[in-house]
Amino acid sequence: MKHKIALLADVHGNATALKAVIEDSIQEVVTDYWFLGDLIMPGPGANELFEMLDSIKVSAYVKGNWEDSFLDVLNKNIDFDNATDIYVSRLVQYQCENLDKNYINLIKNLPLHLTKQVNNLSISVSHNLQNKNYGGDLWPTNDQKNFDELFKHDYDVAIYAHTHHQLLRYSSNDQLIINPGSIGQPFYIWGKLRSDLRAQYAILEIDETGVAEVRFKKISYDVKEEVNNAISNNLPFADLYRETLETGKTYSHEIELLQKFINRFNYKDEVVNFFEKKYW
Ligand SMILES: [Mn+2]
Repeated sequence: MKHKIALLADVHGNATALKAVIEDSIQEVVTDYWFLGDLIMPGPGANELFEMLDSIKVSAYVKGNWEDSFLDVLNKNIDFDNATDIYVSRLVQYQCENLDKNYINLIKNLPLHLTKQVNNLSISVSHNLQNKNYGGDLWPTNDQKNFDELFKHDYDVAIYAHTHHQLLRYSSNDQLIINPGSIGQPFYIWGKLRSDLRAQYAILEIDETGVAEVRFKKISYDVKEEVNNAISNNLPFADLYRETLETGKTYSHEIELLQKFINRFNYKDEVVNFFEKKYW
């Protein structure tokens, strides 16, 4: 049987981009969907993101580091004096005020890693490494030995995301590695590539013979509509989100800039009040 699998990852709250990718994948007549994590935050998307994944019946969803950040805040692993923690916590507060309980429970129960068997191929699916969904180990220019870490078990193919870079390479033993890039938050360091921030995904086609095709796609979407979503939903740090959509730059670790926004909008007080109510 021929399988045509859409590999989706790193939506980061961008429902407009996810919708555009799903529409394209329907045109492509894919037979299955795998989602590699980082669905929510810092963008305004909440329930509608999960509803979209429901509508396409994703058969794999592994937990990204942002899903873990969400859970960390629920578990009150927060330093109220750390600007990054306040940033993430205020975004989690936004999610808690919007997300259905069912979807919060879904996040709590996500696996870090899945193995998929497609025809005769054993395929590893993880956000980053199978046992570590954060960190820069698998940045595209890193050492080969880091990528070989994906093959501690005898997989034929390993699929990961997290670095927001589309990639195809091989392990030292010639096993295939694929990264479909990021739907909601693509970025490039190299200047001339940076103007192209279309939503990224990949289609993996497997037939009786083997991997018949790996295709990296980029899909245009309406950035202005997504910015308007952020503003009309009163997304915290909406100005930074707009910058990210327009430039690809992210702000989780820009302490001084975050602190300015925290001071201006009283985000720290909001977060302290919200999470001290023991809402959860
Ligand atoms: Mn990630």
